[in-house]
Amino acid sequence: MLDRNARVKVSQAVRSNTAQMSDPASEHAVKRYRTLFLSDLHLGARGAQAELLVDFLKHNDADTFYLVGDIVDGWRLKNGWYWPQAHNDVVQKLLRKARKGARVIYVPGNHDEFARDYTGLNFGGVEVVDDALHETADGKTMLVIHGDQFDIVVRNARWLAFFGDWAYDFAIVVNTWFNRARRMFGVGYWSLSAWAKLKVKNAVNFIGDFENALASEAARRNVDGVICGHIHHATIKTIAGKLYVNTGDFVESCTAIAEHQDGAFEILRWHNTAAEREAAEAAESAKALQNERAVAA
Ligand SMILES: [Mn+2]
Repeated sequence: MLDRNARVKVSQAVRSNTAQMSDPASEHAVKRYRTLFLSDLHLGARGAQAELLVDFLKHNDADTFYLVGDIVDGWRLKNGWYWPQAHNDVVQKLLRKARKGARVIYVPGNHDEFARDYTGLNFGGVEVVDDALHETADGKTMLVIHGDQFDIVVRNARWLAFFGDWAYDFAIVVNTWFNRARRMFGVGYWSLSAWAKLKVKNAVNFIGDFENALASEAARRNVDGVICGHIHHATIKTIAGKLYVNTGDFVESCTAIAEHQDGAFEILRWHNTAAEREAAEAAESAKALQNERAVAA
C-alpha cells in the first residue's frame, strides 16, 4: 500500500535526518483504519496546517476517506491567490490514495460550496456528493454532512422549536437559497463561527444548539447518527439516542475521526501527536540534530 520512495522523499523535505526515517521502526508508525473522516482543512487560507496534514496522511491510512467539507477555502482564494506547495502536497496525497484504491468521498461545505455544482461527479477517483450515508463495520448508518445547512436553524433554535416542524423545514430551504444568493452576488459567506465568537457568552449554547440540530437531523432521516464538521469542535457523543460525531478541523485543533475495524470511532489529535513524536525523536537523536535545529532557528 505504501510507496516507500515517496515517503522517504517527503521525509527528506520535512526532516534532515533521513537515516532515522528509513529505519524499519518508523514503518510501524503507519496506522491503518477502516475509515478516516477529515473536515475544515481550509486549504488556500493562511491558517491551514498543511504540513501537519501531510504528516498526518503519511502516518494514517484507510480503506475509505470522507472529506467532510471546507477542504478548500474558496472564499479566501477569491481575495487573492494563496496556494503554497504544502497545500498542493495535501491534494496530491489525497489523489494518490484514491489512485491506489482508497475510496475518497468529498462532501463540500460552505467554504468550498463551488464544489456543490459538481455533485454526482467523479474527479480522479474522488466522488463528490451533497451528503452521504456511511455504514459502519458494526452496522450503524451514519449521515455524513458538513453542517452549514443548519446555520439558520442553529441561530434561531429557540424560536424554531416553538413553531415546530414546518418552521424547521422552511428554515433549511431558506438557508440553501440564502447561501446560493450570497454566492451568486459574490457576497462573502455569513460565518456561523464568527457570529458565535461575537456572542462569546452564547458560545456554549451555540455548540450545543448545533449539536442538537444535527442529532435531530439524524432522527429525521431515520439513521443512527451523524458525522459532521463546520464548527471546528471535535466530539463523539450520544444526543437523544443518536450518535453525534464531529471531525473538528485542521486549522486550530488538528483533529480527525477514525473508524476502527470494529466500527468504533476515535478522535485523532495530530497536533499533540506530532509534537510528542518530534520531542521523542529529538530526545533519541544525538546532539547533532539539536545543533542543526538551533542553527535553523
Ligand atoms: Mn463550514
